[in-house]
Amino acid sequence: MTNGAQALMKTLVEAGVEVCFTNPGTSEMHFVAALDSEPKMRAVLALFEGVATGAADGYARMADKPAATLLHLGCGLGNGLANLHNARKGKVPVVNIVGDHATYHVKYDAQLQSDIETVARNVSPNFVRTSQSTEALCQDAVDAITAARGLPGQVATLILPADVSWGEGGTPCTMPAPATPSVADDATIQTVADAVRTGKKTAILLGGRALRESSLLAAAKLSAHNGIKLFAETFPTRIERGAGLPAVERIAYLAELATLQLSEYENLILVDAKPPVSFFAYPGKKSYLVPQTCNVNTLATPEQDATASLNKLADALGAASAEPKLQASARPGRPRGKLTAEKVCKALGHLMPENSIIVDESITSGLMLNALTAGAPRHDMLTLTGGAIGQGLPNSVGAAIACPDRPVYALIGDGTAMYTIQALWTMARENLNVTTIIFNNASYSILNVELERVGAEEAGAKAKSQLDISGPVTLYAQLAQSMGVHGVRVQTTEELLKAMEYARDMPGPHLIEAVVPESLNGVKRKVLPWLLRTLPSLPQPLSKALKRKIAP
Ligand SMILES: Cc1ncc(C[n+]2csc(CCOP(=O)(O)OP(=O)(O)O)c2C)c(N)n1
Ligand SMILES: [Mg+2]
Repeated sequence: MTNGAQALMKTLVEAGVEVCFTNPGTSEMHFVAALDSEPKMRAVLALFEGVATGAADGYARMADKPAATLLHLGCGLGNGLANLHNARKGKVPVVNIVGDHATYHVKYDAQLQSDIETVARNVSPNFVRTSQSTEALCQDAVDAITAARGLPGQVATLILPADVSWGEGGTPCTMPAPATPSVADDATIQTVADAVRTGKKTAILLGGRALRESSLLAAAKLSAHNGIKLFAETFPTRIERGAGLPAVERIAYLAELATLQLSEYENLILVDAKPPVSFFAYPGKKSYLVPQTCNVNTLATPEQDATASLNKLADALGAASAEPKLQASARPGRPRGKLTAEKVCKALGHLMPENSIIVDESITSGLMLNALTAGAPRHDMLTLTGGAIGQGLPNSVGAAIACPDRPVYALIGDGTAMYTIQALWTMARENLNVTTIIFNNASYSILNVELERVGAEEAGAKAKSQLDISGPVTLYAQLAQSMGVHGVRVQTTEELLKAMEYARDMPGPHLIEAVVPESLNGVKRKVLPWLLRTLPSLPQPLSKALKRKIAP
């Protein structure tokens, strides 16, 4: 006889869900035991649920199919919530399997009893289901995977009571064929094409899956033929970039800079993207960043086929055979002199091999990252889609499992590193090709910037100490060593380059702790809020030049 868990395992694997990031407990034991019944399922243990969920997110971004997580009741799911939030915002498919007490045990309100569905709904609003019987379980799983792989991708949560898992009589189910996304209809093409033909200044904002090569090439034809500017959303789920691909300018994180970027456009065309809004609200400042006079049209929603819609627009505008402009190959030179965060980014641009995956959670230390890697060999970049920090290390675990032949670079702020530092242990255990670079600036630097930007002027010592992580001193290289990852602490540019070259040439996980000053420190931090306030009153060439200096 096949029990529920064994049938579930078969159903998952046959649906292409071949990796499960786990942090199990007693209620999941039959699922754990069933792992050995299914050789095609890879199980990867994480020591904290936020690592498991962030790894599932990173995996799906690179594999283009969901992984499963295995989480322990409401509390385990709750621990994994922040990275599921990031997956939801990035439209990334994830299938959560959350163990629960046996159905008859619920009424006793035992210690771990909680309302799992309510926890789940925040991150998987469209699919939360508690499986009611062993017979129904595999169809429930198929429905969960279908929801996760839906148009667009999303987080789906299947709650698995222990008796449903251990019950006999499970029957594996097969998946229906995936739905085919629609293409922008003729009326939409007509409207958007007419808007472009007015000759008004037009930009296309690409997000979600539209930042992959095929969509970028289609958009670049429109750019070449119709003089349309290409923007990428602020925090791409996955952007393909580097030499040989069309370059797109990302909308800035700082609302004042984003406003400047958008200020001259009269037409904005959305492709799998929302109109840009400010990351936070600030007293007296705008939330919605598109100029009032700008006409906004959606060419393709996240449910639709972005590439086909862009190509259809290109046909309508006679741009189909235009030559897209491609980024030339241009690595920065070997950095020298005092070690700074900018030089770490420069070293990466100088050294990174073709086909690297950059996971960027460098916060203020990565201000120059885009510019310094723009002409590097072709690579993918994954970013902090939902703003919930602690995403980068787990995402790197998942990306490395999805793409074992590609080097992964995790660029991580020292503050963010401590949220999900246990990911290093999984990197060591699975011997993943991840080079983690921790920017040790001994600060929650961004929060010090934000403190001044929100105008909380009367901040005193107690307030400032909440943003200060300088003591006790955290030694990240030693943390790495303690979890089985080769770790070095570097204080000079030469040491950094040596460590990066070593990591590049030696397979397996590495951690380089780069001791750097804050990118926005002292005078720069003081001047920034004033500068941002002044930008709108400056002549555009000057304000644009300043934008390139602050956040190229
Ligand atoms: C889950 C979550 N908790 C807290 C925050 C608030 N937060 C944003 S950035 C940050 C600190 C980042 O520090 P670090 O990684 O050292 O980067 P730096 O600012 O120094 O460049 C914090 C606590 C958040 N965004 N998400
Ligand atoms: Mg920091």
